[in-house]
Amino acid sequence: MSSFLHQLPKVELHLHIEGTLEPELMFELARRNEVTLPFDSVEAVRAAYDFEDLQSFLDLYYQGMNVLFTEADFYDLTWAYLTRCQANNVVHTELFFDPQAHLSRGVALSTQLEGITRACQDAEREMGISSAIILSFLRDMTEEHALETYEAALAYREHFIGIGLDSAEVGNPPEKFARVFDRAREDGFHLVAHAGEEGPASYIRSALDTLGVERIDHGIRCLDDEALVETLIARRIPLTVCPLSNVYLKTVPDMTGHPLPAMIERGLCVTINSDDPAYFGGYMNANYEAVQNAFAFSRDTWVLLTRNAIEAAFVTPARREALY
Ligand code: ES4
Ligand code: ZN
Repeated sequence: MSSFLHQLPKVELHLHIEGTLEPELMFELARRNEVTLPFDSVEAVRAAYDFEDLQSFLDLYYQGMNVLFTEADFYDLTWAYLTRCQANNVVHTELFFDPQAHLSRGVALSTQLEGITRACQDAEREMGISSAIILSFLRDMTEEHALETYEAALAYREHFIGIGLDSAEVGNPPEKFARVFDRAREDGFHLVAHAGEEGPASYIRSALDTLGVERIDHGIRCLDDEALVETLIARRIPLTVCPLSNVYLKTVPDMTGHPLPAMIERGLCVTINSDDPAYFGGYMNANYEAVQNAFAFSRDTWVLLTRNAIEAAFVTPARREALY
């Protein structure tokens, strides 16, 4: 079963490129850019990855990305992730990045987007991996800041396919960003948002109703609201679930306590993704394996999860056919 899972072609729809920064590359980029890290060694960095909740992770995640400055840094980060995709048999990936987290450190949008895009283009040509970029706004910043960032990003609109919402969820409900999502919808972008990770089911409802998102990132709290579950099923809204992330951030007690089987049982369009694999114990294969160790799914269930991800991907009809 393990080799079946490793060899299964995969589609990843919930991945923060900054969350793929392995400690080894963090040290290399720190040296290259003459940044001093608050850690002595790669082992000390890994030892610090012991999270209590989403915020305790975010603090280290924003600190980690402080080594990214140049186009080459963003290229190297993204290329390293895409080689992991090849090793995990990920054939299509949609990756988030956090433009505001780099703009606030003085890194231009063009630097960020050109480095990420160039690596994606090289991976398509050299490894046959298709990819797309989703610009994600930090929900703990203001809507004005998100709007300004969105408008600046329109100069590079051919580089990204959609917008999303991430960072500290509780206290920052989706409706705070209604105007940005209205603008992006008018401009023809795909819309997604993190909702129901640490926040309540009502945030998932709000992401659907006030932001008009096409997919929900995480969404594991949806089972708390039966009417919401029925809406998600009827509208076939995909949920990009990240099992190891949920365990590492203690949003579930442990993997055997994860609502994933119940979500699949209800007929929700569930997909499996790695979120921030450098921080949460591994990439797609590690997520598949951890889920399999907990739940011993049948091959049919794995095929269903993979087909859900193909259905949920923001790709052309021709690429979707090729993925099936
Ligand atoms: C994130 Cl796991 C998670 N949740 C919310 N925001 C994020 N940004 C990066 N990883
Ligand atoms: Zn995420």
